[in-house]
Amino acid sequence: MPDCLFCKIVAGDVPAEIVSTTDHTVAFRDINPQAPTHVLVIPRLHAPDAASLALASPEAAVALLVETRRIAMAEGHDSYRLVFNTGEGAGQTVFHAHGHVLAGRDLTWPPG
Ligand code: IU
Repeated sequence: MPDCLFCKIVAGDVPAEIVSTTDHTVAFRDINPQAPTHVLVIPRLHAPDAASLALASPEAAVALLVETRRIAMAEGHDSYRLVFNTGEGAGQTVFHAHGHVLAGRDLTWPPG
């Protein structure tokens, strides 16, 4: 998608602090971190949100989920929060599917 910021990060056209890459995913540090570890894991395939990704490519969606856990563990966290804001009303601002991996502080519930 030409106007999609995260597609540009996948393509390497916009810089990001890359944490990992796989056949299906790219992960990078959020520019506005909400926890000591705040990594965004995105699919290479453009889809507007996580459920749309699962419908378009179950394989990519599973790969994304597995990579979120691998990253949390690699950063030293047994516990982490995985967030998929879906829709403007839920705070989604970038409409390319992404999982927020948040860890490294006490994560309270319910979320704000
Ligand atoms: P959201 O769930 O769509 O609100 O998450 C988008 C995230 O993308 C948000 O946490 C931003 O800080 C983050 N982000 C980024 O890491 N780099 C960018 O260039 C932009 C947003 I724009």
